[in-house]
Amino acid sequence: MYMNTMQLLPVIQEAGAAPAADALSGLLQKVVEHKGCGTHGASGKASCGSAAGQGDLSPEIWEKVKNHPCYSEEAHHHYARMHVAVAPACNIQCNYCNRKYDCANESRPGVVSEKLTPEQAAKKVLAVASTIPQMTVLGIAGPGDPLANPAKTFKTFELISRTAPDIKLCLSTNGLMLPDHVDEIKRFNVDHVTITVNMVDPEIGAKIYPWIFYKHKRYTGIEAAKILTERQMQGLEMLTERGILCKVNSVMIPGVNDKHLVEVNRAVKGRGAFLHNIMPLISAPEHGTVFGLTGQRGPTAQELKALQDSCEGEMNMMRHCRQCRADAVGLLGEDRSAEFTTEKLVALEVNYDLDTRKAYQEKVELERQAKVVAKQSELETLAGENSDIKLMIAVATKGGGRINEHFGHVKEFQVYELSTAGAKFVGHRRVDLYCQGGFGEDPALDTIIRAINDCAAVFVAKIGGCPKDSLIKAGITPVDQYAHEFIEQSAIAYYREYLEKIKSGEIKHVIRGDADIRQGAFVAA
Ligand code: CLF
Ligand code: SF4
Repeated sequence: MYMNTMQLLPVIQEAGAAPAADALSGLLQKVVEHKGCGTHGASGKASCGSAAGQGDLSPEIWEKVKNHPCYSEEAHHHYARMHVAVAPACNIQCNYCNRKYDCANESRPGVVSEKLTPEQAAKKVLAVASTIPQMTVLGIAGPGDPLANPAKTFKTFELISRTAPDIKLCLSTNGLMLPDHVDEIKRFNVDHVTITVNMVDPEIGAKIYPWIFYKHKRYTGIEAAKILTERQMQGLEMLTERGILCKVNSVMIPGVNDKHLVEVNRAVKGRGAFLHNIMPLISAPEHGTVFGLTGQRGPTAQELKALQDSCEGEMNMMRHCRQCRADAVGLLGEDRSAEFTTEKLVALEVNYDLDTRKAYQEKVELERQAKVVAKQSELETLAGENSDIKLMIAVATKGGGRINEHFGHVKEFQVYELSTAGAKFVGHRRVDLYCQGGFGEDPALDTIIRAINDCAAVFVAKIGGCPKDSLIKAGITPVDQYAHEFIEQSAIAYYREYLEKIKSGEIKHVIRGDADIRQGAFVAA
């Protein structure tokens, strides 16, 4: 039975009448009782991938991932990260990167960040932490490679761990220099490390990396790729031996490494990686990368999903990566970096207070757990259904796990796959704003429809008559009946009604086509 927020309120208030900690533990107890994902050990694969919840993980791992927006899909609706661009140099060349911009192993090509000194970075972290209390993670991800700039990277970590001890430290690297720095990483309590691994076969590597610079020498071709893969695998093993949580990023390059990434997935899982993030190649010619200029295409939305699905049997898959810039700030789906430029930081009041941050995060946890309870109780209504039907929906949200954005204001849709197993987050689609200066833009609407063309419905808080008609014409049903409610709970209720309509003959299930992954760089509003 679908319960909206008003109906759920007594459940939440019952828990909420007690002090926050008791309320939270009451809600968590309900979540545990409702556990629907199956139980797995920390080293095994959770059935819901990176959406794994507390019941799927050991307490030690849960503590590390529970408020890390990249390592937990569920956390990414509620918690923010920030990057500081302190690492300008790089020691390898990737064919999808143009050095004018940020490291494309994490950032979308075509995005430039403002470079900082470690001292400026530490100041910025305090300013952001006092403005955005749900910012829980500081990452260094470029604009070059953090371990090609070890002095700046570790100085920044040192300053931040002293001044903002509640913030988790995170690092993303191409892995070439990783084995040399593992002990330093451990010493600075960097608990999360990402390595970009695009191949474990040097012949494939030679098509992605024209050269590397290692021990004062430049290597090219297969020799370069061989050194790189050996160093990456060695670094990964050394990190996991020391209990550091590792994520592997891979760029999916159709015709180059797309099929091979299944082998990469096995190799990194075997060495203890926690999470695998397969990202689409973005290769617009205007970014000036080798792949962009030679016409190498990126994958379509369904090609990417099919590869992620095929690897999911092996280990946790991340599907909510936003390929964010090296100075990104905010929730993963938003970009607040423009609020914290060096110029603006001078005028910002810094009031970093651990207790205020903790109190705010306790409130976030209550909302988050209420969402899980709502989802699980809705899921129970699907018990006994054994339909094979799967459908995808696009959701307009600005965070908190709710359907709370107007269609015209959406910069990215979140995409869920619905089945009798529930609602599973499978990706996001960046789009052009439909509503500009108070008017709807028809060219933007065309690109939006192409971006969510594989979805049967689009869930919104509100939508105007014009876009509604165009969406219906394209076979996408606009749904505003769940405005401001929780996404997954609403999606499951919609799916149940969808099945009922099929059974009664009111509608026929239609298999949708493919969708575009946007190539252009996203520019923060
Ligand atoms: Fe930054 Fe990367 Fe840490 Fe996250 S990002 S260093 S793990 S805190 Fe996250 Fe951004 Fe994707 Fe990176 S969404 S690009 S995976
Ligand atoms: Fe560019 Fe990053 Fe590759 Fe270096 S590691 S070439 S900065 S994408």
